[in-house]
Amino acid sequence: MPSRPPASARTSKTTPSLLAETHQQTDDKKNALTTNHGVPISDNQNTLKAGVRGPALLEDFVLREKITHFDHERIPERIVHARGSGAHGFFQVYESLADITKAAFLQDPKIKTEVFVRFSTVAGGAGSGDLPRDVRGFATKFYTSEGNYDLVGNNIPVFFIQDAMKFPDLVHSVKMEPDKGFPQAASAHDNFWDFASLSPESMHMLMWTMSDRAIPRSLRMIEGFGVHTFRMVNAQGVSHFVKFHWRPKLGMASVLWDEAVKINGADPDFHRRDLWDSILNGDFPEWELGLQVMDEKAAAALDFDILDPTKLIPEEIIPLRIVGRLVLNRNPDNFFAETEQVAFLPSNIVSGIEFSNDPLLQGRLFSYQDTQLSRLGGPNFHQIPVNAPRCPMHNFQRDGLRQMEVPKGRVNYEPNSFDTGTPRECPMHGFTSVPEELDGTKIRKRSETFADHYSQARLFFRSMTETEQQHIISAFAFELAKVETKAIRLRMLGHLAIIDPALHTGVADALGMSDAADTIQPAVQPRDLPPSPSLSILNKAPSTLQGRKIGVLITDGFDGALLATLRKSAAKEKATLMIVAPKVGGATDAEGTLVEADGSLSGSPSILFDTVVLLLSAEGAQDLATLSSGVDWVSNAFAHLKIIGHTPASQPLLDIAGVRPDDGLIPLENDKGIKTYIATAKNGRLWQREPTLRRPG
Ligand code: HDE
Repeated sequence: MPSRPPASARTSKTTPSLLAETHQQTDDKKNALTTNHGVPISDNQNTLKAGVRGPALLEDFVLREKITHFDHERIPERIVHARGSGAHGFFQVYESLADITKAAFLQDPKIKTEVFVRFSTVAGGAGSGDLPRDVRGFATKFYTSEGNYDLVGNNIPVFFIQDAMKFPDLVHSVKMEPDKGFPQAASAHDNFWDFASLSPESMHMLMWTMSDRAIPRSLRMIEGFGVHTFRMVNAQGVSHFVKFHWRPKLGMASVLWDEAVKINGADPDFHRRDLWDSILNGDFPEWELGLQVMDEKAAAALDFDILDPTKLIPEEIIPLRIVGRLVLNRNPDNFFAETEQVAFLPSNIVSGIEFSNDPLLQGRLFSYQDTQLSRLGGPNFHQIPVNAPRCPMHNFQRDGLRQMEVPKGRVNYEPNSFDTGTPRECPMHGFTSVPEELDGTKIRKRSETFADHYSQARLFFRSMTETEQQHIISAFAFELAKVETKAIRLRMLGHLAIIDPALHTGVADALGMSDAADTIQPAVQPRDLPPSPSLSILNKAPSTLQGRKIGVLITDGFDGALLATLRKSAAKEKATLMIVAPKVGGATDAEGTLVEADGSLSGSPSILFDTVVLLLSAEGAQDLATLSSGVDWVSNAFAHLKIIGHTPASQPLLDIAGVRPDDGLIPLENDKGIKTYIATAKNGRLWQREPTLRRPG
């Protein structure tokens, strides 16, 4: 039987003495905790009971309200793109775009338009890790002076399917298998590859999702695309087709697949944390907006249909016009209120920007509005602060669930003669659609102009560097090895054979499946298009350490002066330097000064850094060489092709970790060593090391 509480607790109404040591109360009414209806609360620790050891009373409205609210804290997660991270910022054009659009926010470089951006993965649930192999959503809400404009894009310029009708099938196939409830956030399973291999239109996009684009290093280092062709219309009514591109100022970078797998365990919030921290530290992520603009004639001259969302326009054919910049400079105040409740609608456009007839886009114009009704509980989600336009809005839509406004007066219709001050149509400034001549037969059929499913898949593969091609082969091999049904693997190999013989052989070898792949008859024979080097990440990789992380491993007795020089050099490059020590308390340098660590050896594995430095003393190196966490730290850095700076005393650990000398190992004896280290690390990974360590399979 529990012992009786002391008498003081039994008699006191407000002081729960069992918690007295840590308990915080106020005498100030202004600060008092209240119920949702404003009644001040005297005790937030205890239920109202019939006697201190008696049953709870139903009349305890304080408890019931608190628990009821808690029970309803979650809203349905997004069916796709459930896992996301958001940020506030602004967009600004470099020059007026009046020649192509009348959109108010694109007229003047002095105009800074507030934005909210949400990045996301697609397949996993809201609590899934940040680094599955997946497409990333890149959705931007521009709060313009003429209404909200939402550019709801991805980090890949093409899509899996050509018609909205197929979206539920695609998504069902990639998500957890419905009987098993797994795999979570992974396309590597039978259902997905069954659907994909039966959908030749997905071939081009599959090349992208199997490429390094699908495992980005940071959300700050992804490109973004509007995917569909849109229109821009100027004040004279002249219309152009446009494709939207976001270009990251930090350049693109990806992790390796082996790192992705490990990062999901070591830090499932890797991308979300990186975005948050960089904004917190004032390193504001930035993108430039690029447009591919073409008139009807130029569009008609392309060798594919611009309404087909599985195709891209190589920049070598229509170059990008760089028109402005997007800066993210403020973290959300509240994740739920903003990032979770933000409702992007591709149907949110403003005067000067219009849709095209892309059948995928047309379906999206319905879906997003519809999905918000179940996610946000009714038709008034535009009143939620993150969704509300910053410009005036008034109409006669009334009532409905979650109505927050209190419209005044008797007039709730138009036309009306009671109040001339109520809103009226505005032909002069109101949104009008560009008059497009349409004439067609009612028909449920795919256009013949959408039939070539392989040429651009081949174009993509042949535009990659050798290293990137190997990664694509490895990714296909990894995914297909998880497919249990052999017939699906053989069907997929049949498609790869059409895309490129080297791709097919590479994957078949890696799978150890040289049996005949299925013979697939393409609807249209693929053509050899000129490669587009600008599609490669590595071809465009900048030489920089900006936004990158240097992990410096220290042990007691390390060289403090060397660390100081390294810190200075890292700061000059705008890189983040993080100290890792066997214990997070830190390590003392040779002079006896304690340097606190940012992370411990096991908590901050080398996979979390872009490049590493071993600043070890002789004893430290000997000691770490006996620990698996020390050996893993170094062998992983080597296996992940990182540039490794090291003191000569670190050699025993390098040896035990199986590190073989190459151009990526930089001895740090003095300042010159640091210079060489920085110059080498700026180039990213040592790709030449890869074939000596790994082969697809
Ligand atoms: Fe989406 N998509 N989608 N999508 N999509 C959603 O809308 C849908 C497509 C994209 O951060 C949903 O509010 C259909 C292409 C992003 O909140 C849903 C089709 C592209 C986001 C929906 C597509 C996207 C979504 C789920 C085929 C790239 C996250 C919750 C016709 C251009 C936005 C929601 C955010 C979200 C439907 C295809 C991008 C279910 C029916 C193509 C970035 O309405």
